[in-house]
Amino acid sequence: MKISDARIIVCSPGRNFVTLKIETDAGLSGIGDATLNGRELAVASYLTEHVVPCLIGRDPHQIEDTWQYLYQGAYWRRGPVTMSAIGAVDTALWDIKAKAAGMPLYQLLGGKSRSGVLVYGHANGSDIEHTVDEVLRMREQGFKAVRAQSGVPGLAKVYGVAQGDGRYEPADSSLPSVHDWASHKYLMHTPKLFDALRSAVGPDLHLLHDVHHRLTPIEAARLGKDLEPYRLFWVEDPTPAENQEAFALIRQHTTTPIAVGEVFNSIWDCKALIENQWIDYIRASVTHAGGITHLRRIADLAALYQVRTGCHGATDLSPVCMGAALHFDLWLPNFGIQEYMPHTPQTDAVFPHAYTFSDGMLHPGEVPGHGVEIDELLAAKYPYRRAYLPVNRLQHDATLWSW
Ligand code: CS2
Ligand code: MG
Repeated sequence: MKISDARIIVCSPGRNFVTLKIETDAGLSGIGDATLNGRELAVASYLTEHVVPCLIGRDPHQIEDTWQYLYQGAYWRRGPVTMSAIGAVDTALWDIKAKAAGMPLYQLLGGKSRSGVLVYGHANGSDIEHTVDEVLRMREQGFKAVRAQSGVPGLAKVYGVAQGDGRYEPADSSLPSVHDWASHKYLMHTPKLFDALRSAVGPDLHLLHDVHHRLTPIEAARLGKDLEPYRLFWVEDPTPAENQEAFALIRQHTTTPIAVGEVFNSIWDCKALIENQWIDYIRASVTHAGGITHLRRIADLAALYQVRTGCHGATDLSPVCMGAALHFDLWLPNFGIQEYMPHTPQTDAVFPHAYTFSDGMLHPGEVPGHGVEIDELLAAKYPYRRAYLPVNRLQHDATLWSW
């Protein structure tokens, strides 16, 4: 079998997605997600101009050799653009191999290790009361785990909180919008939020929270301590993780579990975090961390240190990424939880998929491959439109801060 063609499909059914489709001379094809929120065309160009020409004529079954060829062979290694491009190629090749074998991808990886994939949904509200209502509504929908984000008194716009009663979509404008931030207001407010939530939901519902890279290490330690009475499943991205050692300080002060890694794109980004057990969950995704082939290496390293996975699954990762992630999650021995933000109906129509939700879990389905396709004619009806993630500035002096 040879790769006969490969093309990049950029579309925007409510938000932008980049999809790589690889076709073979045996009539089989596979797709991979190459979406990098706010930088989509960089990955599309990297694939079109620099990767696709090297793929034509290669044996699609040589997944590992292709991965090494695109990683080591590029000379310029790592980074979100490169690794998202490699992730898309890798996912598409695993899709092809599973289709050629006539089995769902999880079987090729090693079979089922659990009955389904535990997921967490998103709840957000402008204030504590609305957020509590939303968390209760998610529990009514069958979620066993819910991430809660709320507005903060004194801040106009806060990460994770929808404006009005619309869906939450952060890439909201053709140039970066500006949010304001004040860590002290957030640090005073958040324990009150989870006090109210835990009182409302009781002890069984898993509660999660995303700090979104905004605190200093000692502030993150303070938050972790303040949240301990509420037994969170995890606090995510408490501080920027370029300096992995920063998490040693947080770890000294709190037992609140920590999840990091949705912005990571290689094992090198999290090696120290895992080997020192400074985190409890690694969040790297199939798309941004080089595909199934590399994510499997990250997960195997994590398993040595009792670190579990909690793959990123926001709506800016396409259903193709979700589909592939679910097969990975179903097989993986040290699976923790999977993020699940349902996509819009338009997105689901462009990406018909086999995965289903029931009883707080997602199930990848039994069709050969990863179980997700793309309707190219429908995709063409949703042309790309430039959209940026916001930037964040400190409220008191406009210093640029992590968004
Ligand atoms: C968030 C993401 O889901 C999460 O945990 O951190 O929604 C993140 O804000 C987006 O993926 C950024 O594109
Ligand atoms: Mg996050």
